[in-house]
Amino acid sequence: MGKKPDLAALFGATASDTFLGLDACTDLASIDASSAFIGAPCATPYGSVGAYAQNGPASLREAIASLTANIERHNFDLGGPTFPEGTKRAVDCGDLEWSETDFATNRATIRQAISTIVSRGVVPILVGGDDSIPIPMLDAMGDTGKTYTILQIDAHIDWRESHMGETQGLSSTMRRASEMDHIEQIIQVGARGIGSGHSSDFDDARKWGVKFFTGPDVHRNGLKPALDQIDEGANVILCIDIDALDPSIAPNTIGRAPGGLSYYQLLELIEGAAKRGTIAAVDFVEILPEVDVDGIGGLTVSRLVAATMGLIARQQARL
Ligand SMILES: [Mn+2]
Repeated sequence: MGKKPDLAALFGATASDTFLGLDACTDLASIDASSAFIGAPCATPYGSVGAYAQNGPASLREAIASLTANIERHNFDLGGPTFPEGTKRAVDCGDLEWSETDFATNRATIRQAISTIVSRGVVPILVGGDDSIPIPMLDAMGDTGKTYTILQIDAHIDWRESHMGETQGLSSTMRRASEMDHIEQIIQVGARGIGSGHSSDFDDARKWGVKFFTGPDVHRNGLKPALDQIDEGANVILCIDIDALDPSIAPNTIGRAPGGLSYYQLLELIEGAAKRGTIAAVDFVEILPEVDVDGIGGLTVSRLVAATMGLIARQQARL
C-alpha cells in the first residue's frame, strides 16, 4: 500500500493557519468582514469529562486546508463562488484564550468577543468547543437591543436546569436561552434517541413555547414545517450541534445518535433561515476530531461552515 494521495497537492493549496485561507483578524475592534470564524475551545465543561472538544476549531481549519487555493472557484452548494463579486469575505479571528479551571472568565471572554464582533455589523460564527459555548454568545446578543429567534439544530434538547451541579453546561443551553429577555422564539430541530433530557424537561420547553421538530418528524415531513415557524424578517441565531447530523457523515462528536440529518438537510435549514429572516449569529459545537473516522466529519462540518459563510456574505450584500 502506498501513501494516500493528497487533495491539497492536487489543487495547489498552500499552507495556511486560517480557515479556508481567509484573512486573519487580530483586532476585533476594527473587524471588517461579512462573518467571522472564531474558535472557542472551552466555556463551562462538566467535571467528569473536561474540555473534550477543545480541538474542534483547529480540526475544521485543517479539514478544509486542501481548498485554500480554490476559494474563488464555483461552489455548487451555493450556485456561485463562496464569496461572489460584490460581497465581503469572512475572516478568521483565531481561537479565544481559555482556562481549564476558570469557567466564568471563559464565558466573559466569549461574551466580550461576540459583543464586539456584532457591534461592527459582522456575523459571528462561533466554533466550539462543547455546547456550553453558545450560552455567553446568546447573552451577548442582548447588547444589540434587538430580539431574536433561535433555530437550534441538535440531537438533544438541552433543557436541563442543571447537570452535575452546573447550570451553565452543555445540557442546559436552551433553558438558559429561554431565560433571556431578548430571545423571543425557539425552534428546535433534530432531537432523537436518548439524551440527558427528562420528559419533564421536554414538557417545560413546550410550556415555554418551543416548537419541536424531532428527527422522526423531519424524516417523515421534511423541513418546511420547521422553517415556516420562523417569522418573516426575524433575526435568527443558528445553534448547531453537529450531532444533529447523521453519525455516518459526522462521526466527530461525542453524542452520536442514529437517524440524523443529511448534509443537504442541514444546509437547507441554514438557507431557509437566511430566506425567512436574517442570520445574526451562528455556532457550530461538539466537534471532536479525536473520534472522527478518516476525516469524514471534519470534511462535512468544514464544508457546512464554508457554505454558511457564503450564505451570510450574500445576505449582507442583498444578493
Ligand atoms: Mn447534542
